Amino acid sequence: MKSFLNVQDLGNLHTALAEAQEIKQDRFKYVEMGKNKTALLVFFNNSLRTRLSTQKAALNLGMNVIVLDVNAGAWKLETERGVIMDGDRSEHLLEAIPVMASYCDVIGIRSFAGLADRNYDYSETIYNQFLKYSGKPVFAMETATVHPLQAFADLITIEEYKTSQRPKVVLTWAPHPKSLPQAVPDSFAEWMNAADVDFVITHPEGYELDQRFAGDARVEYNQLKAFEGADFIYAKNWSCPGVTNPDKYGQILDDYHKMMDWTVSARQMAVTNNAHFMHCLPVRRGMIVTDDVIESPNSLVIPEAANREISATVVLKRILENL
Ligand code: AN0
Ligand code: CP
Repeated sequence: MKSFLNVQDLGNLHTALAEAQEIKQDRFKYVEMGKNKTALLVFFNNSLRTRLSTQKAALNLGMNVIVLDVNAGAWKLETERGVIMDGDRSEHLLEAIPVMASYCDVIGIRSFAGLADRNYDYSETIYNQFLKYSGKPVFAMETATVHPLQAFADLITIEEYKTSQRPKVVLTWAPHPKSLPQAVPDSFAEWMNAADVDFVITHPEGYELDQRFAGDARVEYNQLKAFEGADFIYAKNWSCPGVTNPDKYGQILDDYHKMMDWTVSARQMAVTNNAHFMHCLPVRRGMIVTDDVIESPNSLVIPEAANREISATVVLKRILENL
């Protein structure tokens, strides 16, 4: 694997899920595989889980790891070609990428959507520059439009906790005070469409996800109706994807104070099939979900986060196999 962005990059999902369980039984089974190989993890944005779980995954495989926080100690990077660099950005990505690549064998990138220019974000400009100019395998640690390590961990978690062959999984929008990217819901939708689940998306009008991720998934604008009989509730806020309203791309469409009935609470969970609650974290309590729901025995947020180590170990192993 030379690039990890989309569900197809992993090939057969059943094989990948079996590999995840194999690694979960023995995290150090492939500890010889990464000997003298170095993973460089480049963060343009904050992270707790991705930073720790991806480092742990690399250590499971016997790799060395270097973490770079671009905004905490590195030179500010220019990403646009053709500009006169007379501002506060001292270095260009076009030099920085091959330099970084010279010190490592694999590169992970966290670079969120800017949420200003839909075309720039949806063409994965930063990630693709790393792919093009590093000459090394590259994997997404949440890029402008996708968070596949999260979606893979979510799928592993659903497989572990499902009690029926084809569970009903509902992705629900929930309110948030700041504009957030669409990467998590994009990937979640993409992966659920590829998995053997009954998948429904619910959100207020105007938050329709891009077709290339939502595919033919059912969209139900009535949240309570969507929740009926659900086995898994996956909550997440996202800003306007600009599908039906391109001028609103990256914005919050209505003041969150008016949207608080979308906060996942016992009221909505009551109509589900005793559903498990999921969220990728970090989560704002009282906005996305109430304390009682996230603290209930049905909440999977901690095992879900723990599975990030497993998804990252599988992905790094696949990359190492093809170095
Ligand atoms: C980010 C997001 O919504 O994409 C990261 C989630 C894993 N969340 C925040 O910035 C709060
Ligand atoms: N879920 C997730 O990716 O968390 P971090 O932003 O803390 O890495």
